[in-house]
Amino acid sequence: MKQRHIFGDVLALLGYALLRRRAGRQVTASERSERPRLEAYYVGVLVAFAAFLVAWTAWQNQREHESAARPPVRVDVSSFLWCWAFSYPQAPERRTVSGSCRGDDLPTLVVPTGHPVQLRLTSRDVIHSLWVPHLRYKMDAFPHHVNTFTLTLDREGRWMGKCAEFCGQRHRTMHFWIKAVSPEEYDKWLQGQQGAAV
Ligand SMILES: [Cu+2]
Repeated sequence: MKQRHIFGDVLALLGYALLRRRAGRQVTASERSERPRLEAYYVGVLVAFAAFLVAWTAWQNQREHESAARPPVRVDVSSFLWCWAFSYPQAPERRTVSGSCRGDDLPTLVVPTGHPVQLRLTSRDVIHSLWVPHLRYKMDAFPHHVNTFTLTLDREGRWMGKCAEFCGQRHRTMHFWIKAVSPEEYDKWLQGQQGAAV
């Protein structure tokens, strides 16, 4: 749409210039052969613009490579009657976070901000569904099957997740936390140095 707009404007301008500057109107060309200051100004603007484009491209390339260099974060999510387990295969000793989902004993799914996190979701018994209402993420968890989805959280925070598939007696308390922390804090947590959870 925008391109068409600009194209139309350019055509209109061209038509106007062609009609307006007819020979019959006695418009004479400038006698001056040089305008060094104006030319220097043009050159300066063009050089600055070219330098900006090169620098910008290099910077964006650099950023792209940095995030590509980091392996995607993987979390194996296991649902069961009536709670969740989050397992980190990339941790030194495959770290698993779980709980009972009784009272305040809710497990926390910790993820780094700004990086795609691949969740591999399955169930140990019946069908459950992982749901984070605030983030609008929902995915069913089936036994003997792995559902995969990727989420990227851009800001730090903590949100409540629930089970969205009625699964029996304690279905309504089958909650968990999802917590997004800075990549540095996530790394520390993954190494087991710090309890970013809770
Ligand atoms: Cu459930």
